[in-house]
Amino acid sequence: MSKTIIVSNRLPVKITKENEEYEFKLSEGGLATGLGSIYQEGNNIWIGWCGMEVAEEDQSLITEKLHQKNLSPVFLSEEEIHFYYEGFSNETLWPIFHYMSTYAEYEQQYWDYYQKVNEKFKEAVLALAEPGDIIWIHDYQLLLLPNLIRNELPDSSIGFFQHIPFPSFELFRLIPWRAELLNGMLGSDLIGFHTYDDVRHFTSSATRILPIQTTANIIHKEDRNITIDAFPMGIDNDKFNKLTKNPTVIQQKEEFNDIFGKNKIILSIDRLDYSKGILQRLMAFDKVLADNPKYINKISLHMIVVPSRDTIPQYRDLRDDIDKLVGNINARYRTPRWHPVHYFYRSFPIEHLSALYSRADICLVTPMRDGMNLVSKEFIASKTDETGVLILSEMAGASKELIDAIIVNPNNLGEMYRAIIEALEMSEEEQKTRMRSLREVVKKFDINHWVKIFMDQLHEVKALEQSRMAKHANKDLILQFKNQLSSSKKRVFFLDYDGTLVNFKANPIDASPDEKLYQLLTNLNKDERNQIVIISGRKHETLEEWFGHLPFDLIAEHGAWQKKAGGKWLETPNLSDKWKLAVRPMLESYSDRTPGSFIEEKRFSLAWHYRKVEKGLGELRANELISNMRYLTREKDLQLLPGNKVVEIKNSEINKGKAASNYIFGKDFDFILAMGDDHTDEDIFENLPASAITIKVGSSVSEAQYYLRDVDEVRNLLHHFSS
Ligand code: GDG
Repeated sequence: MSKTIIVSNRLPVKITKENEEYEFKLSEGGLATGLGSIYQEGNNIWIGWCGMEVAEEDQSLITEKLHQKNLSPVFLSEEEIHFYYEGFSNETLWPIFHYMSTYAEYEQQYWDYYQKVNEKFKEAVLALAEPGDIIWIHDYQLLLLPNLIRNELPDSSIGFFQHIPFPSFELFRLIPWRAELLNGMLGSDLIGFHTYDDVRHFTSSATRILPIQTTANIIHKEDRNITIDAFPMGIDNDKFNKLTKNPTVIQQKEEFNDIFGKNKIILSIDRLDYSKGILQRLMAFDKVLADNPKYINKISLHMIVVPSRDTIPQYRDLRDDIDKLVGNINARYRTPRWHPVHYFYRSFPIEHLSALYSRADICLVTPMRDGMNLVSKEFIASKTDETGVLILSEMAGASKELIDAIIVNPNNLGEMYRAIIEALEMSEEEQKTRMRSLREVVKKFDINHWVKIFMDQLHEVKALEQSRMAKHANKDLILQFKNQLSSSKKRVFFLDYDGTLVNFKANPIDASPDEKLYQLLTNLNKDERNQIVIISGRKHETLEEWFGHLPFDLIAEHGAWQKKAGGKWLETPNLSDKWKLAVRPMLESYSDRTPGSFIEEKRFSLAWHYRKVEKGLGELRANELISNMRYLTREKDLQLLPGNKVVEIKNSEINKGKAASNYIFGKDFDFILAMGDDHTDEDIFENLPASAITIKVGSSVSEAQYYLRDVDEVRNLLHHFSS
């Protein structure tokens, strides 16, 4: 039976060594609890670093002990931790992904180790993975891992979730190894982020940096489709609800009541990090006291900063700055019995946090950037009496869901100041109205819901991908097609031209039919029961020149023009081409910037070709063009067709699928076959009846049932039909 493998930088366990004995304590963090429902089941397993350097002779003992808990350790040396984790992960990726580009270090050695450790994780996965297993990889320390696994286990089902933000293209492009990182992530079948903005940023970076194509939130890379989606992570809501009734928490809360009396508490909890906006928060609080002496002796900021990464200079500087500012505020406003800021630079047991959440009047969560931010949700889950106010930064992923919080821009000191005053003065009635709706969101979208929807979607995406995989039209199938053909009386063959009947040429007009092709098609058409239809995006003049003299039916410009064998070309009525006035200048600007590209004008479409453009550059520009044109095409009711080395813009009423289904309408064909190589042919495959034989050329990912590898295989099949 297949199993699920979770992979993250850290295992959800704390290992300590006392008196030569190792002790293991499972983490109670939200992620560990949520994923507990997966990794603790059956033979599922969680792979990760065990959090400490372990002497070689102890490694097998630790592995054995952890395996009993369905955990599998990756052992990292001090050097590896320094360069891969503290270095590349936290000094390169972390600042860039949190929009602090000036803090980023681009050290070759960091990168070398990052690759090396990702390889090490790959080995750990391969040692346990079997075909059919589901692998769920977590976070920015392992961006290369999905593709490393994909190369070894091409059919595995791989999900990836990034817990921190994905920055906009302008930030991401700064990283020297950006393409490698994207390729690494795109080894997945499903990539998840907390918010839709992250999804957009990732997709835009991927399409601008790599030669790939996208439709909506699906990235097409070589023969695979990768789904990118938003999965806002929740917390263990039940746990935080229940904690408020825990005797230790109740006692702790009473102690807080003794200390603070009726004073209002503003709570702030973060790990030490420049992305958290701790200094800005202190400044806003300072202003509240400076401008409102009535709050002296009446309110306190209770601030917990959990020590973190303080070997890195920026973190040390930040800690010093916080120390100074807190000291300064306290020195200026304190009274003999009252401190404005209660500052703690350490961590506390969860019961202590729960008591604080439940006693606090306001929770001030104002990061400059945050993937999600779980503290805001934990505060809400702990507010069982439905009072309390959350002030939340719009830069935290959580702000997309917790819309009944007071949302602020953390760079806007005045706005933060006003938000604190508003929260301090808010009536209990309004607090309750807001808190009730916040609590509903946190309850519904909890950690279990998050795990379930991610896993469900991973299964769905994989099943869809497998169902989209066309079968190769091999010898046996060809025999089967021939049997179908021989028992039929009225047959139609829809044949795309470029990439299907002939190979691409640098200059489209050079791709004219060769003698062998004429011979092949003529032979096929000799049988009176057969009707050949050439269905192409080419201009009707070109099809006329090449096939007009033959008894084939012709469909040109994706269906804008049609001609019965021996008849006249007819154009689809009531179509306008006025839109070209707006579109042509845009295409011209792309041609001016992209050597080798050119514009082809057809009656109802404009095509920008890049088959002669340097490899990679053409795809890059095409993606840029597509994203720039999206708005205009929607407004003018046009269709944007990314084809094989071409982007075509045309009236949306026209497509090959409609043309093919109109063609067969009312005619009782008992054998229908269609072959095509690009995006525009997918419309034919989708529109034909299920009994039709549909064949994609050059790729197995398609709506078609079957695929052939290249033009030679297409010609071979046609040859079988005519012999
Ligand atoms: C990443 C992303 C995203 C804090 N102080 C203490 C303590 N905590 C706990 C809180 C909360 C967690 O730490 C911090 O939550 P974050 O949301 O900031 O999560 P991170 O793991 O730091 O970071 C973040 C998250 O991943 C999930 O995807 O939300 O944006 O940066 O649970 O309660 N816990 C204890 N004592 C403390 O003093 N016991």
